[in-house]
Amino acid sequence: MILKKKSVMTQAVGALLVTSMLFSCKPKQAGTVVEGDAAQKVYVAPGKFDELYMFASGGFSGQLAAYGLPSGRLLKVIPVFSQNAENGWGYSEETKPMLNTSHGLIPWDDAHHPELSKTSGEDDGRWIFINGNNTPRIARINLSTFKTEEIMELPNSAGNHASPFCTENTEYVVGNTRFSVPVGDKQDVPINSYKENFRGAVSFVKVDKENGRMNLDFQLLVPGVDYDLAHAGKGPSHDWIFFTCYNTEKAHTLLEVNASQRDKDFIMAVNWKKAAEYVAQGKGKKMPAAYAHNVWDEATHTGNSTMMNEVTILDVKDVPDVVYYIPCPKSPHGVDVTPDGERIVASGKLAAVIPVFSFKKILSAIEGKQFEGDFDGIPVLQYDAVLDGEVEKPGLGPLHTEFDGQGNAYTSMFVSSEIVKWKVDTKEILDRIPTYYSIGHLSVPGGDSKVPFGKYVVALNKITKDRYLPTGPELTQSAQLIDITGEKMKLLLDFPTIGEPHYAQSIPAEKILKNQIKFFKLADNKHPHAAKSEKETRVERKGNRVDVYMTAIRSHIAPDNIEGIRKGDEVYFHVTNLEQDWDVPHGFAIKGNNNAELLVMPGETATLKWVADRIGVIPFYCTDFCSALHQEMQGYVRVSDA
Ligand code: CUK
Ligand code: CUA
Repeated sequence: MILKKKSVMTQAVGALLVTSMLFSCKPKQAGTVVEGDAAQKVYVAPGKFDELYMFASGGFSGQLAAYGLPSGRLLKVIPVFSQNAENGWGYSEETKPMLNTSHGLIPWDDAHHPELSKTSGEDDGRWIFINGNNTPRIARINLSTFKTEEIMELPNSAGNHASPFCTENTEYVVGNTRFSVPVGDKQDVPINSYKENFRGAVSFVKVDKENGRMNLDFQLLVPGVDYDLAHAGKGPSHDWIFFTCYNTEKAHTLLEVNASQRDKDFIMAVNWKKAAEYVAQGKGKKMPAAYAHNVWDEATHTGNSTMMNEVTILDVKDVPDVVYYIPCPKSPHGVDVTPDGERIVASGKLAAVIPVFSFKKILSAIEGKQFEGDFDGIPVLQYDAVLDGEVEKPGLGPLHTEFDGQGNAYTSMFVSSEIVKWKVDTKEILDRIPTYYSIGHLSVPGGDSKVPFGKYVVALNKITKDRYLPTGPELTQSAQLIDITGEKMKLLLDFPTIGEPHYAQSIPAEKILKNQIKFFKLADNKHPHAAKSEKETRVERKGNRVDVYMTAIRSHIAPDNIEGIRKGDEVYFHVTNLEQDWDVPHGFAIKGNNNAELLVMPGETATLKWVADRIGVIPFYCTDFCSALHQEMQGYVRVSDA
């Protein structure tokens, strides 16, 4: 590892900043100042729709939430990686396989980054992807049904944080590991052999243009450091994707705080087009790897989990011209690409400036071999050769940047709790606004795309302190809506969010409204246990397994008296909702079940497994208030002695 020491214009701000990173400060200004017309700007009258959908990750809730903007109204919690009793996600027989992994069923994860699918660099409103951080997974949610349709586990990864970022036409969603880990057959190695044995693996998940189906095309083995975030290029930089890395010291214990010793870490620039070409030429190697691929089947309304056993690995050591490093000041976190694809903005958490790199200069530095050394055999480009400019004195703790399409950038400053607006061309700071408090990500509608919608920036804050009525030791998580239409940013609204909203993306509602599925056609229901009319309802026994083919329609459940069940029987209630209308789900719950309820959409069949654990007459009922006779949707199961 050779890396020339170079005196850099960027310096770490020193111990004071490191300390304040840990305990971020509160802005001095009072946070109650909103513009006089703020209420009007966020007021969405009863019966009116919001202009935008905002999708925010639920962080440690493992879910994704849909809000309306500008009102901040919570519209739906979309279950993804965590079981959700409210609608049976992860409890019903159909949905359990969606949470399957190589470790078995894992009913929880930590979701950080929602990413809308893109066509020509523009959010197209078809799907949204989100990462599971803990047990590395990428999920795809269909925005015509707001349902998680696919979950891909990522092997050779740990802490899937730099994920899931889409290339310009959603050719790939990409995920990279936060923790480098041993890869290959040698798994049982000393932790302090990090330098020799640990590697990073960038997963390239191919996305089918027609149906969104994901497929782990290949993994690119990269040097073992910690990878944090990423963004794909667009336009001129279409073939590239950029990752931030920290801990380039390759420390395996951070207790000695040696991960931030280096003056600069790196942006890793990956030419994914070239990598894919090498794989197509057979330069990759097949390696054994166990990972689950879970797909929702629309015809049967059932999840299927397939255990995969092999992955194609391309080792960066075996191919030239795929990866380059760009030095980047202290512990880079976010990396963002301007709408025109010409510039790359990196945010070093402990850095005193925001460096902006020029894609053109990156290309010519590669061509002219303007290297300042190498890192694990990979060329490190000269900082000055690729720098477009630095934003000076932006504030403390820059994390993430988004764009408004008017040539302005907005950077979140975690430590100084503010958003800084600056001009991409001149790096001049135009405005700043305090956030309450300790902003993490920020989100401009379309703000990471080629065509930002602009209008607002949403601050996704880490600390709430005094903003809401207290709710015990844990306070609600919080977002803030800020108007960016004028020269000065204006605070409009605070609104609570679920879990910890790491990141959010927003999209004009019309792009999603036009594709909404209002109900599923009963005629198309291919569920093997569907009962498509009350005539088809029945009870079938095989040993101690009992299948109940059940229907629900306003205002009865059929059959509603079930006898002949014996203690110890495993009873599968297959409930088909016969309704063919919008917004008429039926629920199903039975006393003493150790699963959740079912919430069955019109035209759909869902299955609840229930073990008859005691003798008696056990009631069941519909849980969703569906009509005036909702309370009448009930029945009994008689359980007799075996
Ligand atoms: S991270 Cu939370 S502030 Cu997981 Cu994208 Cu940057
Ligand atoms: Cu069906 Cu209540």
